[in-house]
Amino acid sequence: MTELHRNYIGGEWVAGPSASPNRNPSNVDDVIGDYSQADATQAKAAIAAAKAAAPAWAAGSIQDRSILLDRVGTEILARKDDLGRLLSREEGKTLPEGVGEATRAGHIFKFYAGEVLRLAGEKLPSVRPGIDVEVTREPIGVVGLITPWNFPIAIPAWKIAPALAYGNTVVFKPADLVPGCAWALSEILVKAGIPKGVFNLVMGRGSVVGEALVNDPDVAGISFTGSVSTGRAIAGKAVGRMAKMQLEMGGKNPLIVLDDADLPTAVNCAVQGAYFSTGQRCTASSRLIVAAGIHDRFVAAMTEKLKALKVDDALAAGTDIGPVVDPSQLEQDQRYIEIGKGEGAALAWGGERLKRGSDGYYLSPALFTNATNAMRIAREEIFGPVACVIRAKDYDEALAFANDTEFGLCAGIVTTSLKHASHFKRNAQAGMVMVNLPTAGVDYHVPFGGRKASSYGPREQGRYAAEFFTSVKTAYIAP
Ligand code: UN1
Repeated sequence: MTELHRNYIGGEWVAGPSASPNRNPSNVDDVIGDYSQADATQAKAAIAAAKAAAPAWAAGSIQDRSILLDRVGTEILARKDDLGRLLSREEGKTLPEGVGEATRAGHIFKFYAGEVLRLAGEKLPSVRPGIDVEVTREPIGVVGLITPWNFPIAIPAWKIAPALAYGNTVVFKPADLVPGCAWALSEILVKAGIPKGVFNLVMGRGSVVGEALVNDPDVAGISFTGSVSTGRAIAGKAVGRMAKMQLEMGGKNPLIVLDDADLPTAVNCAVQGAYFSTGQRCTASSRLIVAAGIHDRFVAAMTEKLKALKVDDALAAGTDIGPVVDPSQLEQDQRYIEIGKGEGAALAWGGERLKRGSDGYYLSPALFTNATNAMRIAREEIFGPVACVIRAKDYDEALAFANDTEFGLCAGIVTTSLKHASHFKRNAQAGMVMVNLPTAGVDYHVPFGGRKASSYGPREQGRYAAEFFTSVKTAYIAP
């Protein structure tokens, strides 16, 4: 029996009614620890604690809040190597990716430590003489933060830091697959001196803990990142009780490669965007839309590159791609590879289950060619190291394919043409556009979010996060 990691509710570490082991996807025999599983009663207790703590936290000193967030950021950065290792061990992204993500989480806390002090309002004259108008922002109250497994520390950071910065109290429900980083981050918040009830951790199943958060009238807002189907289910329930919501869901992000592209740049963007972090990013470039004149050279160079990538234990030096996160995701990836073949796409490389020194969920990066934008592999989010190449006649056809999707998170183009880059920037139907850069891997101080079925509600990150985590008040004052 390994150490039991408990939930944190109302200022106490409390065991759940059950616990589950956290396993390493690079090596299923490696158990990282046992983590409590909350039930609905514990979720309720966390919500009640957050509700009780809300007024004092909202009215408290912004200097204290800033100091606390800064302290958390400093601690994360000081421990980035250990946290990165834990992250890679429980999620399966490579160690440099894990350490990079932990670093990002530290920077996010530092950023919001500053933002606490910059929450400005507006003072305007009224249309009625002698009256003043003020527009200010207030915290929304208790927020439920539900985070996915693919960014076990950065996404919790980019929801928790602004939630606290803008004066809300938090009930945090991390993904069931990656409680390790969530627990470590919670411990850092506790050691930094977060007041009792202001921050609560409830690990457990979405169907139990997530459900309790979404349905509770005392939870003013839900910020969720995860699958489209869960996001849609949350939306239905949250709307029923008029809760505020911020949903980040899937993507089927296009990366266009034009004839005039620099080939190494195109390959680099495609490989990073489609396969790094094992392709398990909602920002992944899963549709590579390639103009006819460069198509064959691009496919040849991609295949060469993929052959050279090392798929292995996430913690091993030199690994380029770690394992898939768990058996059900692996099964989904393999199912889509079969679907692609059945639809008539050609598997140019990869898609094979690999054996390595340890028992992990290894899959070689899969590249389909001869795909059309109508195929399921081009329309549905796979969330694995699987991408397809769609040939386009020219820029106009490539843009039409890029926009012909239910999703709209990000969209990329590789080109040396200013004309096409500028046109694409304006006409891509996505929340984020990348030119000569991978679609995945974003900054933390600017808005993150998409359009269409990818996102719902206000943007995350940067100062735009205030949109979700605060409510605007308009005051009229007569002398
Ligand atoms: C990134 O690409 O740097 O779940 C971030 C996801 C996104 C975050 C992507 N919400 O993949």
